[in-house]
Parts: sequence; C-alpha cells; structure tokens
Amino acid sequence: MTPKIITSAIAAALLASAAAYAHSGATGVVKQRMDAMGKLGDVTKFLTEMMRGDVSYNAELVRQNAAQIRQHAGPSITKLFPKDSLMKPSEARPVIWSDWEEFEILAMRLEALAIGLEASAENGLMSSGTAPASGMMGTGGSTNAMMGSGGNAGGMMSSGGMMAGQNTLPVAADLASMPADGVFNMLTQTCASCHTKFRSEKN
Ligand code: HEC
Ligand SMILES: [Cu+2]
Repeated sequence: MTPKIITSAIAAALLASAAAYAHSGATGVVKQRMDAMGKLGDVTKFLTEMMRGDVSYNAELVRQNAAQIRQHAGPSITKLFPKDSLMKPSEARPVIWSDWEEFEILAMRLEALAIGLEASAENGLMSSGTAPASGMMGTGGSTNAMMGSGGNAGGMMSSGGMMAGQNTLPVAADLASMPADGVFNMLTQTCASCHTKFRSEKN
C-alpha cells in the first residue's frame, strides 16, 4: 500500500469509530431507540441502492429488508418513546408528547408502507417497464389476502395512496399494485416527515 492509501484507510476507520462514539453516552431507552433507528438507516440505505439500480433488483431481498423495517416500525417505535424521555444525547423533541397522535400515526404509516413494500416487491421497478402502472394486476392473489384488505382497491389517487398526506394510513391494496420503488419513495418520505417535526437538527 502507498502511504496515501494507508492514510485514507485510517481516516475511514476513525470516521467509523467517531460515528459510534457520538452516541456512546446514550443509555437505556434512548440507546435502544438510537440503535433501532440506526438499523432502519442501514436497511434503508441498502434499499435505496437497489431502487436506484446501483445493485441489481432482487425481489426476495426487497421483501427481507422491508420485513426488517416492518419489525422496527409501528409500536416498536412508539414503545421506545416513553413520556418526556429526553435524556442526553437524545435528538428527540418534546413536541413528540404534545403531538403524540401525529407521532404515532407516522410510526404506523411506516409499518403500513413496509408491509406494502413486501407486497409490491414482486412488481419490480417503475423504470424497468415490467411493473404494472396501476390497477389490480398484483402478482398473486395471496398478496391481498395476506394483508387482509380485499375490496379496498379504491384507487391510488383517492385515499391514502401516492397523493395523500403523510398523516393518513395508505390503503394496502393500492400499495400492492404499485411498483416497489413508488412504495419505497412513500416510505422514505415518512422517515423524513417524522424527522422534520420530531427530531432536532443539532447533529
Ligand atoms: C415516528 C417518527 C419516526 C419515523 C417514522 C422514523 N424516525 Fe428515525 N428518528 C425519530 C426520532 C424522534 C429520532 C431521534 C431519537 C433520539 O435521538 O432519541 C430518530 C433518529 C433516527 C436516526 C439517528 C439514530 C441515532 O443514533 O441517533 C436515524 C439514522 C433514523 N432515525 C433513521 C430513520 C429511517 C431510515 C426511517 C425510515 C425508514 C426513520 N428513521 C423513521 C423518529 C422517527
Ligand atoms: Cu444517537
């Protein structure tokens, strides 16, 4: 190795340990939720690469990673935010507890979108041209049955689909008929919506 390569390897190692160190003071529920959010961050980064086509598309991997998000969403998020848990170095904002309903619905929305991503994984990417544009052509009748939301195909644009606000729950059957990257975009918007309002920007 040339000295330059050695130097950058060391720099990379230092950066990695600095990132870990930044939150090493966290304990208890704050540490638990930072670890859980960190896991969400890793999974989302991987899925972003796949949705962009940097990694070749693999429906099974999309399903597995979406399941990871599902397991860290909904009640798994809200239970890690007991009232007024703002111990350092938490970036949580007090508004979480004054606007708890909105916080909770964003956590549930993330869970619903993760389930929707699992259901839409087989549809592939919008850009691949193989995904159905919309409608009832999901791959396999098991999808709707699994999600327990049969006759709810009210159309993507109406209730809770692509065009709906962040504070509503999406309709499962709509998500199941969308291209996976469309669902994934809605999912990452939900991460961002929650962070914008409920996480401080101090880091
Ligand atoms: C319901 C609200 C909510 C949703 C949805 C949400 N987050 Fe968070 N996230 C937070 C809050 C609040 C914090 C700050 C927690 C703390 O520091 O105590 C946070 C912190 C983080 C952190 C920093 C963790 C650390 O070690 O400090 C990452 C990374 C993160 N979120 C990623 C994600 C990703 C990716 C998603 C979507 C897949 C997501 N989050 C969805 C509320 C949310
Ligand atoms: Cu942290």
